[in-house]
Formats: sequence, C-alpha cells, structure tokens
Amino acid sequence: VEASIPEPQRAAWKKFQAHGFKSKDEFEKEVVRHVETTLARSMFNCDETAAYAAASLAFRDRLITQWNRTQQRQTFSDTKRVYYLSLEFLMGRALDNAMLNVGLKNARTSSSLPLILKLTASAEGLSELGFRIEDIIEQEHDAALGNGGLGRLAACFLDSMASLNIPAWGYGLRYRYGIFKQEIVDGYQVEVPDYWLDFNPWEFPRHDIVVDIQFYGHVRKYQDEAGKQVALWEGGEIVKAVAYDVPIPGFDTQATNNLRLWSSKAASGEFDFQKFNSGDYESSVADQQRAETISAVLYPNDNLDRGKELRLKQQYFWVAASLYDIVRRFKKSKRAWSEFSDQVAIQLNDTHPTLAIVELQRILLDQEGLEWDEAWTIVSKTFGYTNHTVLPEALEKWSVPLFQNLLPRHLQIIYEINLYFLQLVERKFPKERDLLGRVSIIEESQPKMVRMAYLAIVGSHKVNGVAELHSDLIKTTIFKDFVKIFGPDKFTNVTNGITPRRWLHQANPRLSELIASKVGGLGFLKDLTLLNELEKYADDKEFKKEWAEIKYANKVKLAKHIKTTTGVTVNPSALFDIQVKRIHEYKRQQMNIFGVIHRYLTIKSMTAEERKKLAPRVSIFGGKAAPGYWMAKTIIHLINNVGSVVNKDKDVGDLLKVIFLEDYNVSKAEVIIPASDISEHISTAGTEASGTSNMKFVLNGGLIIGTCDGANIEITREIGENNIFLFGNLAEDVEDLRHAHNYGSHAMDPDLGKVFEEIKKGTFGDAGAFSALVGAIEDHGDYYLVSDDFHSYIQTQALVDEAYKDQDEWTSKTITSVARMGFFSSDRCINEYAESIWNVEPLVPEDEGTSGLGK
Ligand code: Z57
Repeated sequence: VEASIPEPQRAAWKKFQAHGFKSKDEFEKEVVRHVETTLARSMFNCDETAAYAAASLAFRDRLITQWNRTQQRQTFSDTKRVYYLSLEFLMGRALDNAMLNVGLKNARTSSSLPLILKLTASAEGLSELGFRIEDIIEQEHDAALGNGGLGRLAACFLDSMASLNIPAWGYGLRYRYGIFKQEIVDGYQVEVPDYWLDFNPWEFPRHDIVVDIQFYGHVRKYQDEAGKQVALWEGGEIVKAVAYDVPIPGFDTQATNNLRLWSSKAASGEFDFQKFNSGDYESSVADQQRAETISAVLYPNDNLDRGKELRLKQQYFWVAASLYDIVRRFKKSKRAWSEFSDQVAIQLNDTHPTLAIVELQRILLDQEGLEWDEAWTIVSKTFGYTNHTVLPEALEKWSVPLFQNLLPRHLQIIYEINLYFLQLVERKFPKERDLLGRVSIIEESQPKMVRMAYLAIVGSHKVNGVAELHSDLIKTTIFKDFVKIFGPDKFTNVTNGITPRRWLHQANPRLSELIASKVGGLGFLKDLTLLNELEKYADDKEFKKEWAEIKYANKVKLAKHIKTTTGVTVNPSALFDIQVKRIHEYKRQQMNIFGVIHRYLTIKSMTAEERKKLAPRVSIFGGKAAPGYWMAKTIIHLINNVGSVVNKDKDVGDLLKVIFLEDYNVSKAEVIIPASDISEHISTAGTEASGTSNMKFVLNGGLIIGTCDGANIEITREIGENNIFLFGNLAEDVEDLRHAHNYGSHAMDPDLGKVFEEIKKGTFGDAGAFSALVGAIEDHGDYYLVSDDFHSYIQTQALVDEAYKDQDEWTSKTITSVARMGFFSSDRCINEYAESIWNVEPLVPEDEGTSGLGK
C-alpha cells in the first residue's frame, strides 16, 4: 500500500528534511548523539567498537538521505534501470568506502588539490573524540557474501554503476553466514563459521517489503470460460522473503544506488501457532528453521557446481523475490507490457540466476495472461547473460526429477522453451542430425539434466565473456553451436575491470596522493586513462625515489602483519612474491610451491659465496580451499609444511621465506596487494576466464609473472611485453598436450622430478600426505600441465631475480605499467555494458555542484 503525504503538508516535510552532517563539527555531533542515544552509552564506556558503530551510523544516515533522493529521482524520471542479479557480493568493509565516496565534496573547498574528508574532517573529528581513524576502520567485519572473483566483480560493478550515475539495483541473498573464516591449525585449513550480522549498520531492514515464495506442489491445467488453456501452480509450501537494503554510494556524486538482499523467514511468522497450541512444538520450530535455512549460508565453492537441492531453493527464492519486486515496480508505471524491456535490463551474473528467465515467462503467461510469443519476446529482450568460466565442472546442471519436485511449473515452461527452440534449430539446420541433441536444454542422461547455460543463452539477447581470450573460447568451444544458430552478434566480450577507488585510493592512499600530485589531482579516480600522464615520470629521479619509498612502506606494513599473524620475521627489502586467490588446481598454486622447493634445493646446493649473489625472496600465499576440495587442502598443507622447514633452516636465512597468510579476504587484500613486487597469475592457459587481482597488483605498482591466460593477455597488450613476465604453453596447444599425456609418452620435467623425490623422502613431512598431489601429475595425466610448464616457469622466475637486481629499472617498469592501466577501470567496463548490452543512460543528479574533478 502506498501512503504519500498530501501536497499541502509537504512543505513541512521539506523544511525538516534530514540532510546529515555537512562539516566536521556536525559529524562529531552525530557520532556523540549515536553513542549516547542509539547505543545508550557515554564517554565513560565508549570503546573502539562503539566508536566504529557510531561513526558508521552517522555515515549511514548521510547515505540514506542521498539514497532516498536518488530513488525518488529515478522513479520520477521514469528512466530505464539495470538490475544486477548475483548470488555473491563480496563487498568487504563499508565505512572507509563511505567516507571516501560521501565525503569528498564537502572537504574540497578552497585548495586546488582536493583533500579527502576522511583524511580531514572524519579523521580530525574522530581524533578530537579520542580515536584514530585507522583503528576505527579496523573494527569493521568484512561483508563476505562471496567466494572470489565473481563476487568481488559484482561489488566493483556496484561501485562503478553508482559512480557513473547509472540507475541500477543489485539483488542478492542476505546470508547469515558468509564465506567461512579460515584458520590454519598444524598446517591444515580449518573452517570457522562467519557470523557477521551481530551488528551491521549498513543494512536497512524493510519489514514491509515481504514476498511469498512458493515451492513444491503441483500444476493443474484447465480451460477458462474463454476456452483458453490455463496452468495453475497449487499446493506446496510458502516461505517469506524479507528485503534488506544496503545503500551503495557513488564516488564524487550524490547518486546512491541500492543493493537489495533477501532473507528467508517462515510464512507463519515466529512459528506455526496451530501446531504450537496442539502441542507439536518441535515441528513448529523445525518448520521455522527450515525456512530460515534457505538464506542461512553461502555455498563455499568457487568454480564448482555440486547440484544440491538447497542451492536450487536459494536460487529460486532469490530470483522469485527479485522478479516480483521488479515487476511490481514496472506495473506502477502503468506502461504496456511491450515497454518492459525499455524500462528494465536484467543482467545474469553467471547461470546462478537463470531461473529468472523462466520466472518472468511464468509471470507474464500464468499471472498476466499474455500469449507465449508476446511474453517470450519481452523476456528475451530483457536479459543479458555473463559467462565466467569454461571449466566443465563449474557449468550448472540441475537434475530433472529434482526440478520436477521443487518447481513443477517451471520445468513445464523449460520444456516448452526447449521445444520452440529446437523447432527453430530444426527449421534452420534440417540436415544436422546430432545438432538437436547437442544444443538441447535438456541433456538426455540418466537422470535427465537441465543445462542452465543453454537456457541462459536461449533466453537472453546478449551473452558475454569477461576477457578477450575467454570470449573467443566460449564462441569456439562450449557455445560453438549456439554461435551458428543465433549468429555471432549475440556473443560479445566485456573485459573485466576493478574500481580504482577501493583498489588504489583506499588500499594505497600514499601512492594515490603521489599520483594525484602529478596528474592534476584525483580526477584519475573517475577517468583512469588520465594515469597516462604518469609515463613521463618513469625516469624522473625524484619521483622514482618517492614511488619506491611508498612500495617499501607498504612492504613494511605487510611484514608487520606477517610477524603478528605467523611469528615469522621477513625482510622488507627482499623480493615479495605473492599469490593470493582461491586455491584451485587450475590456478596452479602447486606449481608455485614446487618452484619454491626447487629454489630451496638450489640454495642448499650452493656455496656460501654463490649464495651471496642471490636475490632474497619472500614467497607469500593466501587463499581458501572449498571445504570438500581435498586436493586444494593438500596444497595448503604442503605450502605450510614447506614454510616450516625452510623458515627455520639456518643455511637459507633471509634468502627464502615461505608464508601462508590465513583467511585471505577483501580487507586483507587491501594490505597485501600494495606490498607486492611480483604476483603470480599462472593458471593453465585457457582456464582462468579473466582474473581481476592481476589488474589490482599492476595498478599498485607490482609486476606480474603469468601465463597467456585471461586478462593477462590484455594487460600485456596495454603495458607492453617488456613489463610482464610471461611463460608457459598457449591455450591453443593445451588440448594436444593433454592428449599426449594420455596416449603418448609423458616425460616428467627433470627439475620437477627432483622436487618430487624430495617430497617423497619426507623432507616436508609424511610423504603419504602428498602422494595424491604428486600422483595427479606423475601418474594421472597431469591435467593442468604442471610438468609441461615447469621448466619455463623456473626459467622465468630466474629472469625475475635478475630484473629485480636492477632496482632502478624495476621501478621504471612499474611506473610505466601503472601509467598504462587506465583500461582496467570497472568504469570503462560498466560503460561498455551500458552501451552495448543494457542500453541505459546515466541519470545525473541536478543538485550536483561542480566538484573540480571533472567528468
Ligand atoms: C568465480 O569466481 C569465477 C567464475 C565462476 O564461474 C565462478 Br562459479 C566463480 C571467476 C573466474 O574464475 C575469474 O577468472 C573471473 O575473473 C571472475 O570470475 C570474474 O569474472
């Protein structure tokens, strides 16, 4: 029910409208007010947690004011909106980002070099109240509603869409438990639940926005009075979806978008009173818990589909609630259905939300009474689908019997979509006997399976990959037949990007300020191509000195973190070699640690004189293994065991340290990434769709060692091949190499063989623990080509050592690289989506003053 204030009373509302603080003093006043009222504390019991809470609430108030205005503006202007559907949003911390995005304008008054509010007003304000801003920021728990790259990409996109004034909403699930926290105990990963909702000032419960979601039941078909076939989905059970909104501020704009996360709740409220009163207390509680289970936990798999029923329930729950919301908003506009796709663009982040295609068709058909073709035209104009992987084990398939039970009406509609689609294929290619079976949305297996990627392609108007190589690969391999059927224009590439606000300014404030001093202020944070102004400083002595000092300071900071978390002392002057990402065989952390062992053996075999010539190195790893992924867990175990042997070996000393950093997450990435000299992006060619940390590392003045895979290729094109260490076999040769392993002879690389011998001797603990890891390479086909690439990897690492000895040249390379990274802003990426897929325009707030940052 809408309740709007009548016109005559609106003046009073306008007069007393909340505006949030506008100065340091007002900010302090708000912090104190929140401590004393919202938190019911005082200056006599205000610890850092309370100060964090109060500062966040003050900023949240500001955001909500902006957020309301943005939403009103979007509603009144009646423009097209984007809805970004993602099961994962890996947001990290919000306060730092809110201070940066909200604060900028207020702080920039007279000085030509813009100062950031958080470094002035917020920091000073907090300091006057007795706190250090860094400590307050540290209090915040990461919002970790994602696994890895896919979830973090969604978060970067939200930041860019708001910053570019694009009317956009994110839709996701409000998991009670995000990705687990990782502890390392005796070298093994242990998973600890991530209960993050204790206190979360960044969400805004909307207890009035509740949607009933149906599961199970059956379908009844009948003819209505007009003789039309009608399908009714009846029975089953209802779960409620409650909306929680998270404001998403844009940088240097008042525009604040919304992220709506759904939480599940039992339909009968607290519990079923009828059951309760009849004495069936246990089952009434059980019903409630079963409902709440839907949004209880994020599935911790990255690049893996496990086909669990609860996961399908999550997907439908989230998709149905989101579509109900989107359709309701559209219906308020009183437009004709034919205009739906002029108002609404829905982007599917991977196949996880593909049911949205079926759900919209169901709403239009069963509830709104449209004809099939009319409905289907609307549906397929509305959706765009982004593919993020070619790995077969990650491509979603749902068993037909499971579907039939949980979503009987949806399964019927899928069969109908498939029928019309296959009829089209048959008309176009009548002579191709195998084609129908190959492209059918239903796989004729035992049991039959619904192929979600095929459904997503058939129901969308555009399909995109996330880096050039990846987009080419999907067109020539997994979706080849669909290119033939729909033509090549349906398939496109949008290379991923990252937000420079979080990944440069926030993570590396000193570097950002240094850059700002040379490229005319912080405008590069809005137009990252302005970085190219830096290139002329690549040989500037004074500049290089400052640049190198900042890198050193970032390394000192990471060294401190390493000391406090692992107890190991590392030398900040050593080369910091970092690989942080989810642990996966295709990402080849095993190759990295084998390389480290090879280095260790080399050092051990050297004379003291020879050792003196070596470049000291710290090998740093971080990342979570999916709890059921034994091989990944074994890799973590090996890294830790190698670390405990190497780190206490007196022969080695500072020449080599091996560190595994526990619980890699977004806020730790903000400390780790700015501290790298070299980072590793060494996936088997053709397996990493894009990678995005590669971009973050280079943007922070680190070089990379990598394979010709994902976005590494475009990074090379932009920064130049002299500034990157590429190695290994090419994607085009992978298939032949694998074939040779299985049917030809597979000679182990001799250096790798020596590494394996050492592992088998028990040098790094019980060899049995690592036999599967070694065996996968030696005896079971070496699917990820570790042995094939090992020699080239080792040689290239030697080139890294050589290059690092010339610090002056190294620094120049990093400056040149940063200067050429403009392309990888997620702003560029979002602009491409807006133009070529969504057809949406920015909606710029009118009350925007000139910021001095341009654009
Ligand atoms: C995930 O993090 C990615 C792809 C998936 O299919 C799933 Br499931 C999870 C990653 C890719 O592995 C990265 O290469 C890519 O950069 C990222 O998605 C964002 O596109």
